[in-house]
Amino acid sequence: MPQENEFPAMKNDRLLKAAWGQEVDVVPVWAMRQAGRYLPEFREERAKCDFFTMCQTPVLSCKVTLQPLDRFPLDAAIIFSDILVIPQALGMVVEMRTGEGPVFPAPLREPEDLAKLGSPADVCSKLQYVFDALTLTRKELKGRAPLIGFSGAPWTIMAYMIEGKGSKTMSLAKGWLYKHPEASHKLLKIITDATVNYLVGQVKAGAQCLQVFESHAEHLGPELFRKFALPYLEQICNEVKERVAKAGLKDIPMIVFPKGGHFALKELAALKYEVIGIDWTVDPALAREIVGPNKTLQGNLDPCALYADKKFIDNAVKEMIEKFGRNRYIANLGHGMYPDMDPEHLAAFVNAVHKYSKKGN
Ligand code: 1CP
Repeated sequence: MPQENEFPAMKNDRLLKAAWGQEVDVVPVWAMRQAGRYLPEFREERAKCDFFTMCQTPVLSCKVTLQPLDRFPLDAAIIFSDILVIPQALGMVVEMRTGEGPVFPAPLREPEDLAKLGSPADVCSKLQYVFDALTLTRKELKGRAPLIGFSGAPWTIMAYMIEGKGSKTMSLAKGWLYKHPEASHKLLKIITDATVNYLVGQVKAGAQCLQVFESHAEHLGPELFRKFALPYLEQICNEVKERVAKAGLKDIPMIVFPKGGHFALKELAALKYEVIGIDWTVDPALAREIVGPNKTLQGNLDPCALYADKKFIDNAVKEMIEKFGRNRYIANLGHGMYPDMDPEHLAAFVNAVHKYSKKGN
């Protein structure tokens, strides 16, 4: 485990400050999927190499993690990996197919299939490559910005393990929740335990902030979310914080991003996550009213606004900052970037956040 003093001193920690609710000079900004196919330099690396090989090769993961930071004055790096490395570490095969995205050739079909999964206790030994990528990237960042580690939330991971790929309805995975509630809880518990081990490992390796992606919250609605998502999100936050403290490490801020989960904001605000990410369908003032003054909000420009011209983006950012305010706020898109976006338009977004959030502006 690297020691804190082996890492370069931080030159920019405004994302961490905003997450903790401290004052910042300007609002910190980053973008989900900021390392990805919209960057020609990423496509060049990706053309040479399979997606998961890239994730599994620390020098490559580090290289593409840093690409967006070399172009734009971003206030965070997010390690290049994928949420689906957890099902892989539990023994499932996941392939990244061009034009199709991730595919599981043998998804979970029946509760009996749970017996095929490996133990959550063993995931860290299988994911050492992520830890190595984090340690290397933290060093190579040279304090330019904090390094975010991440995982999927248990329901979102369960959905992929059962559907075997992305789905518009999640009907197979939701079918489990109604047909096999006990087996569903058993699976969610396995994923939760694996995820806690994984996230603690990421902090030990040098991650300075963690984001938990509940990308498929929208499929659940309030009732199912309360039963099958919230308890596991709570367990992840509590246990990660406890175990990080026990390991003698500094507390790290944690972000929960419930995509499409506007209905759950109040309950999520009762958990220990310091930051709640919101998508573009949520009105910032309403989100603030619901979560109260003691959480940092992250978001939420519609990613498709990056298709507009730079003047429009500039103005949209100005309005976004007016709505969120400068305190307890991390600027981001409401979801990830798309491969056909113009990098210069992300530059317009990032620069506008800094421009319009300067103190006294
Ligand atoms: O800068 C970054 O954010 C890069 C790191 C990163 C992250 C945080 C990648 C690389 N994936 C993720 C998280 C991730 N992966 C999520 C949560 C965020 C979200 O909601 O978008 C999800 C749902 C996935 C699963 C996944 N991986 C999908 C979606 C599948 C679907 O249809 O539901 C896809 C298309 C991927 C592939 C992927 N992951 C990352 C990249 C750059 C890509 C593109 C693959 C390629 O280059 O071929």
